[in-house]
Amino acid sequence: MIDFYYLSGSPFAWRVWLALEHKALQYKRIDLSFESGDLRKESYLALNPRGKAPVLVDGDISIYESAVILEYLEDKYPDSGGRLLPKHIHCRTLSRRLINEIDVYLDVASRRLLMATFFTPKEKWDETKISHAVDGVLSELGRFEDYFTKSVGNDVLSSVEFSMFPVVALMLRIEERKPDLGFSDSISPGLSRWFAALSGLSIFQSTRPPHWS
Ligand SMILES: N[C@@H](CCC(=O)N[C@@H](CS)C(=O)NCC(=O)O)C(=O)O
Repeated sequence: MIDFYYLSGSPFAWRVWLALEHKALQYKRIDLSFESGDLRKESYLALNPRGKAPVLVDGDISIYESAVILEYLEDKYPDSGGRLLPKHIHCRTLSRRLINEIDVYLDVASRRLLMATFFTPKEKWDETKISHAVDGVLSELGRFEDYFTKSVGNDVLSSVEFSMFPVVALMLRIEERKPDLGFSDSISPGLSRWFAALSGLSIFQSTRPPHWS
């Protein structure tokens, strides 16, 4: 049985949850609480010395870093459920590049916005800083435009969708708290269609962070 250490609201933990569901694997979800200090407990730091979620333990292997967890699941369970990466080497490489771009560039931009909003008391919100952070996220998302436009309607779900969807959902969640954020009004029609199409799928609905409902 796979043990999946999960933190509700984390886009990285969400991508692993999506991958486990997509591959139709049996697993036990272990919910971590940031407030209770679960990520700083010795037993958890033994699994991930960085004290971050998610972690996946499968028999005698314990893995952290969500992109690597997805690679592991695809390598270890190639014939279970759906594929996480395309078969053709060119498409597979493109997927890996996109996931790397999400983790290296988009993540930095979205964290900037998170820090300026969720992790700053409302009375200290700096509108200029927030507006620059929104621009940064939109500019990064713009780099994926070709992918969004081409992939709508092709019905293929892969690690790219599982990595990107949670980030966009998190940005929209910020906008629920700050309705004048201007994010949803500024995203491209291609991204809007892509996000709407995936939002309608049960896998994205059933894995929505529990504390968001
Ligand atoms: N690169 C890591 C990022 C994981 C990460 O940043 N997780 C955040 C939640 S979104 C976390 O656990 N933060 C807790 C902390 O830093 O104390 C991955 O892909 O797994």
